Amino acid sequence: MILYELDAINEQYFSPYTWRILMSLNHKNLYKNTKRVQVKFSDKSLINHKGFNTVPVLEDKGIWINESFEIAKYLEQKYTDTPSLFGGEKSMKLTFIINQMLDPKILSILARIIVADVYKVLKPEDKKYFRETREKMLNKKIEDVELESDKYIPIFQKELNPFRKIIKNNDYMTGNHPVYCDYLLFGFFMWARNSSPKQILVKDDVLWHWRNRMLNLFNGFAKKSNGFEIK
Ligand SMILES: N[C@@H](CCC(=O)N[C@@H](CS)C(=O)NCC(=O)O)C(=O)O
Repeated sequence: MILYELDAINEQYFSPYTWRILMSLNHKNLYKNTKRVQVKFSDKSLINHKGFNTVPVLEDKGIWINESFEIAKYLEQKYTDTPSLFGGEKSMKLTFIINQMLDPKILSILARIIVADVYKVLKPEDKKYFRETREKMLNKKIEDVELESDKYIPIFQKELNPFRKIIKNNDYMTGNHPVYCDYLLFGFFMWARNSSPKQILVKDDVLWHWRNRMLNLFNGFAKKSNGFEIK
């Protein structure tokens, strides 16, 4: 299996959507059979010959899939003898709804906090494309977004209140074991951890503890990745 992800300096691979799949592959004991290949913002030839413009992309025995949720669904349906990511068809559909609601909201808030840090961990050849596309998306210069980044940290924290309520009585979103819904949210935290020194959660917040549990899953798989220290 090949997983295409975004490149970064110092192997600080930060793509939030790819992190969902990295965790899912570990969950389903498939990571050991996976080769990770880095794609550049400035050169997507490895994936765009299949019509894809974003990562993650998964290639499995001649089958190519993109869109993180589609990849998770594929893994779930193809590898049925490994631990389930969703716990059934209905949960999968409900998780998709959460996915659709979560992504635009969290992306736009977190981008306003870390975009300047992400810019710093890009390979030099990717900076021009990233600046052009992200400044268009945010309607501001990266440096001006950074000036206001502190303002968005409490907004980000407040946005996570529903998850805080869920996690309060559980180790993970649905009980004692992580499921894809945990990886959905966790991907965003890995985006921040691997690109930015900013601390986006307050120590001892229930989500801070949840994030620690997530970092420690699969023998500390996420924790061992190159990023910044979480305090
Ligand atoms: N909905 C997609 C989003 C994927 C996405 O936006 N990936 C980003 C990296 S985190 C990307 O590849 N961007 C390429 C670009 O902006 O040109 C998914 O869930 O896979």
